[in-house]
Amino acid sequence: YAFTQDPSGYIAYCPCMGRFGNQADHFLGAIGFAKALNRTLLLPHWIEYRYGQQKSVQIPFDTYFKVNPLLEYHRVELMNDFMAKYSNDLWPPASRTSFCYMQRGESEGCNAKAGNPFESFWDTYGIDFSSSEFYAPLNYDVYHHDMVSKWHEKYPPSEWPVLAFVGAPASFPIQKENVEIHKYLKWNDEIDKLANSFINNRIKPGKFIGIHLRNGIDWVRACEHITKNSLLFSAPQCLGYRNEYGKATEELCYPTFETVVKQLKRLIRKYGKDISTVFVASDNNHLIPELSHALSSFDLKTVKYDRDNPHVDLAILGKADYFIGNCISSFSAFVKRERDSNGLPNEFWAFPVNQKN
Ligand code: GFB
Repeated sequence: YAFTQDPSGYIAYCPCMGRFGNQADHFLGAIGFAKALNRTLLLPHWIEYRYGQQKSVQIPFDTYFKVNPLLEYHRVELMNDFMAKYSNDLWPPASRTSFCYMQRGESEGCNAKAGNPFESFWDTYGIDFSSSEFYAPLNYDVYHHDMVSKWHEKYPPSEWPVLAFVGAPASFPIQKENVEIHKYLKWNDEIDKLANSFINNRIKPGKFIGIHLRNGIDWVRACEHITKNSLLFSAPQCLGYRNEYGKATEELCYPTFETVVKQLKRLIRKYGKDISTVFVASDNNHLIPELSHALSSFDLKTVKYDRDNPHVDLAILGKADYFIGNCISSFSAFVKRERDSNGLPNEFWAFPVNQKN
């Protein structure tokens, strides 16, 4: 993907909010935004948090995903490549403006590098900002209100070659219009190979159900907010963006073990002897002994990936014959979008919700 400088300009941003699932939602929004503005999207590093480390770790975008399929949708370039090739003449240090909606933090301006992961992210590219720009009242919803021409008018690429956003120019959860862009996001060969070799060695022959159990302590706490905010996190993926398909329940967020087993048994009975394996992905407790015991009347095994590797877990879930995910979790939402783009079936725990509850 060799590029000459883009006269239509660039968009850079920090995926500074949340972990992988949140960042993926934001990424799809950001590329949708860049396409609408006809600017090249600079692919940021993914931001990860390691236990016991004060500062975030930045992982190159292409460590997990292929760049080329994205080009079928819109012009993109790795942030690092852009910085090495063009930054000095196109975006010299004295002209590096950070964009935010309104003042952020204690002192005047965007304070783009204040706090973690903000500082580590921009330091990855040796970027310091010389000024701030508040873009309010413009916003990222480029599908309504003539927003694209408003951005062009206020920030023409001739004067503003790079719009560098302090956070993602996108909403969370992902805007409906951007969901389909997921089909251009493809695991790179390495992740694909790890997922495939696990499937070939530990699952095949036979079909398998992939399930996502989001049950860490952070999740328990998040689910406590469920009654106050019925469209929590990725809930629109099953409830609809306007709650067309029901209101969130505690079970939708944190299904009981009984619900998990009941739903699994229903699916296994439906597809019967074809299913050889249940693959469990989890951030905390895979419940392998408990599930093996509960499903012992069926002739199948219950397995997990031997390491804590969220991306390989996601890739395996994406390839499962059937999937049951967590409607509230953006980690599950990643899987659902990928599977939808491949025409594979999905279910969510405790959905459809029992309206009597
Ligand atoms: O991906 P994520 O934004 O999804 O954050 P949610 C959850 C993180 O937990 C993932 C790990 O990025 C993984 O690091 N994780 C979750 C898993 N499920 C699995 C799994 O099945 N396998 C492995 N290996 N790791 C939101 C956060 O999480 O939860 C919000 O993004 C907030 O910032 C909220 O903290 C409570 O949408 O599930």
